[in-house]
Amino acid sequence: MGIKKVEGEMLDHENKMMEKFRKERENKGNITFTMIKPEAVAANNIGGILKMIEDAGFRISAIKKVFLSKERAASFYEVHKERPFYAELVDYMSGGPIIAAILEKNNAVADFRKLIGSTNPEEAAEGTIRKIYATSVGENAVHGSDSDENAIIESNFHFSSEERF
Ligand code: RTP
Ligand code: MG
Repeated sequence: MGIKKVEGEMLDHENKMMEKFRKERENKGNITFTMIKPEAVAANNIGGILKMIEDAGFRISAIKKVFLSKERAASFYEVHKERPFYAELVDYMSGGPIIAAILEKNNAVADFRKLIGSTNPEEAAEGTIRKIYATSVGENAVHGSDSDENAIIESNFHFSSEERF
């Protein structure tokens, strides 16, 4: 048996074990998906927002800077397509690069929505990410999943299994 073949089999085995391990962790509904939105990226607030996220006890299991095409943004926000702000939202989210990330923690979805605060920064509680970094109800610095089910759908939309650990 050639060395290359043995190495290949070992890598396959390792990849399978890693994926099994990751799925076990994620199966418990312990993940949420976030984006740092274009205006917050443009304002150099990536570091400040990620620090708040890590300080609140979330583990970043996947992260990347990515430019969403209009088509990708439209598809991501398809659930909102009947809402009056849909076109504006799609234009805004495809107007500059974003940071996409998967976050792990117990009770991740609810705890993260608490950390980011209300959609409208004027209503967001003191000390929340939106209170500190959002500029308006539309340009509100961050996205957070609204359910365990959507956290999984949104994470899979942005990341392959080779990009999450
Ligand atoms: P997100 O999904 O981004 O975490 O925000 P959310 O749950 O707090 O708010 P949602 O109702 O899901 O709305 C999605 C995003 O659409 C924009 N929006 N604009 N102009 C408006 O009245 C309005 N309302 C919502 C915001 O960017 C919001 O985060
Ligand atoms: Mg939402």
